[in-house]
Formats: sequence, C-alpha cells, structure tokens
Amino acid sequence: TNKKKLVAGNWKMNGNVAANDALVRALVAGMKDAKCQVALCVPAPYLAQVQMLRHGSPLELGAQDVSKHEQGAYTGEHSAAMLKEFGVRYAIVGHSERRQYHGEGDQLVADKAKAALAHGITPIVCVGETLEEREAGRTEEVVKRQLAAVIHTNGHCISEIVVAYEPVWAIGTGRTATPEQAQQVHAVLRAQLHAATEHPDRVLILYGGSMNAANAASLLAQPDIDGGLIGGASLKAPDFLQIIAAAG
Ligand code: 3PY
Repeated sequence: TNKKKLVAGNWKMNGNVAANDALVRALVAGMKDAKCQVALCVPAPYLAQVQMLRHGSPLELGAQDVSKHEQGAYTGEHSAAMLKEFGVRYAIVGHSERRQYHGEGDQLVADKAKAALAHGITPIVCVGETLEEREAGRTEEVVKRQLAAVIHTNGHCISEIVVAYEPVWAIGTGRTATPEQAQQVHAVLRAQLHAATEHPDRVLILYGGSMNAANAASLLAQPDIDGGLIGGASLKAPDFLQIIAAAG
C-alpha cells in the first residue's frame, strides 16, 4: 500500500529531563526530510516536556497507556482527556508488558482503546503471542482473539485504530521475527480487519519487537507492515533516525 508509514518510539520507563532534551532535539533536527509519520510514546511525567520540545515539528506525541475511565477515584491512572490536554495523538494500549506484569486482559485493553477513541486519541493496540503459544501452533488464534475483543467493543470506529503486532518472545530479547514470520501474522490481522470494516486499508499495522536500524528495512518492505513500534532503538537518536529513513 502507498499510505504513509508510522514509526512510533516506545520509551517504556526510560528517560530523564536532560537525556530527553538531547534526544528530542536531535530527532526534530534529524527528521526534517522524513516522509513517514513519527511519534514518541513517552512516560506521562515527560509529556509536557516533549510537547514543548516538539513544538512546530511534525513529531507526534504519544502516551504508553490510558485509563478506561473518564475521571474519578482511580489512583495512578490518567484519562484520555488529560492526555489530550498535552497534545497527545496516540496511546499504546495492551502492550505485552502491561498484559504480563499488570494483569491486563483483552476486554480491559478494548475498553482503553474505546476511551482513547472517544477523545480523539488513536490507540496503538498491541497484540502478540508468547513463545509457548507460538511453539504450540497457537499464534493465529491468540492474536485474533486479542484483536477480536477490540473490534467487538469498538464497532465501526475500528478503522481509526493502529494495530501493533509484537511477538512477546521478540520484546526486549534481541530476537526479531523474520520478515516472513511477521508478514504472515500481519496478513492474518489484515484479513480480520477486512471482515470488520469497509476501510481495512486505513488501519496501519505496525511491527514491534526488537526492530532496529539493521533489520527495519527488510521488515518494512513487507506488504502488510505499515511501520514499527520501536523499543530500545528509539532511545538512540542515530538509530531511530535510521529507522525513520528506512520507512521513507
Ligand atoms: C520492543 O521493541 O521491544 C517493544 O516492545 C516496542 O514496544
């Protein structure tokens, strides 16, 4: 497809005011000729800082999570409306680290996506199988179940989401799915979107899981890989800029 790709950095729980300043300035300066869309999903305490640093640049701002609730007694949570006040355009939902370490299930992830959409924030919905599930031949079943919950809860709004396929065994492990392995799953997800919306081609399907400067081009060359969700490599300006260039 010829739509603009999206390269989104996921800083996870990394950064500090000084390092963020240097990194974002280098990115803003280095991505002047970028042809793809670029976003940074930063820890909530740094949203205001990065919003200021990106001012006037096409760099978009993202959060790493969002509450399913509108407001109220939910200590530690932040709402989509709050994120919106800081210029947030994207929010990751259902990253495997949240599914694993914070017990988030498919329905909660779907509800978070809905809360984001209700405030004009694009949810980046993460799906992906564990190594055990892959070895048991259950990859398709798992990712389809995860996406089905989001489709069911969000109805016709589904063409407004971004999907990220992140095989759990490739996250932070340095192991990457081969371009063929990734494409295979992306095609499954695309077919599932086809059945759910008249505009399946609007939905960007990103690959995530140890995508880096060396492997980005071959992954991004696959027909159903519309961009990347980048962990560690998004913390280093030269690496992240190389991935942006590869998404040209
Ligand atoms: C990774 O690249 O490992 C990620 O989890 C990106 O979200």
